[in-house]
Amino acid sequence: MREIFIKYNPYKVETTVTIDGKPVKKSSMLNMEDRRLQEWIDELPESLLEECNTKSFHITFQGTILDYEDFQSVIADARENGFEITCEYIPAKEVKDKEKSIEEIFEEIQNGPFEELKAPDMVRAFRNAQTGDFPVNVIATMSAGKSTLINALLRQKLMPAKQEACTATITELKDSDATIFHAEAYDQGGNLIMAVPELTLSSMEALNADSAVSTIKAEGDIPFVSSEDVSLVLVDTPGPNNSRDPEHKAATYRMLSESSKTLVLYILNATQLAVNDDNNLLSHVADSMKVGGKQSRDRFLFVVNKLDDFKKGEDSVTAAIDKVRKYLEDKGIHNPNIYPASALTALDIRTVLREMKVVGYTEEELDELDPEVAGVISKVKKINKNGELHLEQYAPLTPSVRAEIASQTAEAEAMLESESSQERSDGMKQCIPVFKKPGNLRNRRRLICLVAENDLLIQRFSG
Ligand SMILES: Nc1nc2c(ncn2[C@@H]2O[C@H](COP(=O)(O)OP(=O)(O)OP(=O)(O)O)[C@@H](O)[C@H]2O)c(=O)[nH]1
Ligand SMILES: [Mg+2]
Repeated sequence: MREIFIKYNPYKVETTVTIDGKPVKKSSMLNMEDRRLQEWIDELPESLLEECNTKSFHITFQGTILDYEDFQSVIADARENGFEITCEYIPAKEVKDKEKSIEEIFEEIQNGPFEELKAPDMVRAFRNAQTGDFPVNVIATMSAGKSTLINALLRQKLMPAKQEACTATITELKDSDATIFHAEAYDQGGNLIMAVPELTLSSMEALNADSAVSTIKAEGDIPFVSSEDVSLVLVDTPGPNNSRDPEHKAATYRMLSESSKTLVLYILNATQLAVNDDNNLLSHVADSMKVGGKQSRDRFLFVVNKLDDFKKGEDSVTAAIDKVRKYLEDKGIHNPNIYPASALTALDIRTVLREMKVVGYTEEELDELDPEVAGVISKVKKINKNGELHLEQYAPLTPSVRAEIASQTAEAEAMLESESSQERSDGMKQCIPVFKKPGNLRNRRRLICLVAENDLLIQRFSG
């Protein structure tokens, strides 16, 4: 049995591997260089086999708990393939510990001799950086599906979404315990113009149509995160190629250049690739990604949306993703995280279909269904039947998320084999369990639930 030690630091993206106490050679496959754990972990068992010519290892892993989960999930698969591996875990400092150390250093500075480090704006900047807010900025040119994606994440239609240029304000939705969203609307000068105690789609539409309103700050429960340690803030923005207020375009660019803490969901419309007006915006994104160094790539998720519109035999999801990759590469964005999606289907399943059966209707019942419901049902069936639209196969998922999805898919598929149409329908409903158990994934087909995968990803980024 060989003794392996792996230490992974996700903050610096640094990996150390030793075999029987000796560092691996530069040319070794186990020299991970500056690759993230999620990029090399799948290959780890094979690389160990190649390097050591045995399948028997005792591996000590030092790192954060999230990375250890990914490590464990790959080791579990390897054991099924004949590897004999025992594991040991040494916890690394988690984000909270790091924050505590930073706070202690800051306190020391405040009691120290350097007056310039005690200036009020310095203290304010530090406190601001410390707040638990974690912004997720959803940006794209107009009509790519930003507001629809946010609604899918909220599991309700709250943000106005339309075929034509729609969103005209910047809306920040902050997670809190309140079941109903409330909001405050501000003008361009940052003055409060009105407060809305119960935010609904129609009150949002009214605020969106009011030319005096520039920014909306709303608070309410975002279902897939707990608001205990970090407050997720979803930010819906107007397409910069269509803003009523020129300041909004500037705000998007400012966010891209200044912020190192935010997660950016950049949405591309798969049905209009390369004809859309992404150029300028993507150049800013590319600049922002360069500044942040190694980790910056992880702050940007590129969502290729509207894939439900793809037709079997005519359009290819793989080709669309390749095209996006090339398009981003041309803009200087290398190795992007690309997630194929259908925000609208995710939203429909979480709203229109919430109380509805999916299968088991008689012809007559189908005829009598509301056309919107019938449309969504047939779309869900189309996606299920067309293997190319099972989008989980294209998404760069971490091993633990992939394992979770695989087991849930298997479970849901078993239910769909049932003779009873009622049970099959229940099975399909169980494929959408976000309604019953927020945060838990049980959807069958990933296109439908890609947004739920993003839920998980956002949890990882914010946690
Ligand atoms: N077929 C399909 N249509 C979608 C999808 N996502 C959004 N749409 C539709 O695309 C149109 C634009 O969606 P919005 O969510 O308003 O787009 P937006 O990016 O917020 O647009 P602006 O606010 O105007 O910049 C709406 O008619 C949506 O129903 C999707 O996944 N599939
Ligand atoms: Mg919008």
